[in-house]
Amino acid sequence: MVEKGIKQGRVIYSRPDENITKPVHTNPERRLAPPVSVTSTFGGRETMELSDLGFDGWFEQRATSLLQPGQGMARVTAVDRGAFFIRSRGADQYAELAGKLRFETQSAMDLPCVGDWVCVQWPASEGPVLIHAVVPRKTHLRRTRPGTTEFQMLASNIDVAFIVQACDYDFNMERLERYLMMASEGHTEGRIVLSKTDMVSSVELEQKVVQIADAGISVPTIPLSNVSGFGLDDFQAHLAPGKTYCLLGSSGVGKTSLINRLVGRNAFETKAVGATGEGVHTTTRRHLLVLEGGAMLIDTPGMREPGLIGTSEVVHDTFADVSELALSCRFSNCIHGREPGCAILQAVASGILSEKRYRNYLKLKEEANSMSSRISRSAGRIRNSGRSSRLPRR
Ligand SMILES: Nc1nc2c(ncn2[C@@H]2O[C@H](COP(=O)(O)OP(=O)(O)OP(=O)(O)O)[C@@H](O)[C@H]2O)c(=O)[nH]1
Ligand SMILES: [Mg+2]
Ligand SMILES: [Zn+2]
Repeated sequence: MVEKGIKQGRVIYSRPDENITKPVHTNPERRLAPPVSVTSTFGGRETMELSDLGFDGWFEQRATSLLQPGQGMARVTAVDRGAFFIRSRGADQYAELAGKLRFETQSAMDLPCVGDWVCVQWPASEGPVLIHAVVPRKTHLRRTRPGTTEFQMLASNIDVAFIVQACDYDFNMERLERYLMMASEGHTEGRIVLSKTDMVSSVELEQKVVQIADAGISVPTIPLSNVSGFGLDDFQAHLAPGKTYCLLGSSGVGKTSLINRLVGRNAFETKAVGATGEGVHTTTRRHLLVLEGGAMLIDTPGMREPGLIGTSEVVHDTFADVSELALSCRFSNCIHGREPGCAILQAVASGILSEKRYRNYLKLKEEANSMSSRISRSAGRIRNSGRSSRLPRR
């Protein structure tokens, strides 16, 4: 390790063999958010290990067969239309796809995304770091583009997804359930953050917390304010070193503000929301940062809609309370519409299950079913035409 410089009072290190081939500032049209938290303190050690970035036996086992002589492991920290940033034992570095990977990848879903572990080759002298292979994902966050069966990968290898909703204008149970489904589909743990608590009274806040609990959602809910600082300690207590977290939610709910709070300065741009409470899509790229304490956090651009996600199994998991009721329906093929002996309808009638949660359950179940049939139809078309899906060109 050599000392590269001191920035904002922090020492930035880079390994001599990890030439920074295209520093952020020499590449304006592909400028990614500069790395923020390259610290000199990783559990008192001066060098960072891959395990500090979350590399464990699970990934190692899957990487062994992919790794070629002369290559090493790195984690993708930012992606921008064919340009990548990766991180290994030093600072973030610019990287590109190796030609073979670019041409042989069948689906855009299999291209590296933020959070992926990749096999890379550092250049002997000139040229960028090259990404040769993507290690299978342990967990993922993905969504479909509206009206299509195409998945878009948001991030991978996330331990916990924080679903952020602002207390004042953004709170919406249906959307919350959708995001929780998205997390569940990708085997990611979900947690709820209610931001901007300074904008509502404590009674209003309490009502929202109760509403979440009443809906049968059992994941932890963390209310916080980036303005007053309320709840920030609680949020921080959810972060552990070596684990990866992702912030999801609408534009303007305060995802980046929360990161700035954790970093202790305005390292990333935030912008005021419009008069209607609509965000302005300030963050434009997903990027992974390593916080001072060793936890990794991915900031994402605000989403209007989480989109359609998945399978009936995911609906089943997310609505575990409703699914359990369904076991007591008189008919095993009950669709919980108006069948006699429907346990779900009885629960709604007696107030055990909220009407809203019941309606959203039916809606998402219906979506999941039509999604599955659309996926199998389009899979059939691709098989019949022998075409593979197209990749974005660089
Ligand atoms: N009152 C109040 N305002 C907040 C809070 N958190 C963030 N804001 C403000 O909300 C606006 C949007 O915050 P951002 O952090 O940019 O929101 P974001 O979720 O990152 O938005 P995108 O990047 O567009 O997805 C800014 O004006 C912030 O100052 C909060 O806890 N309370
Ligand atoms: Mg933002
Ligand atoms: Zn039923």
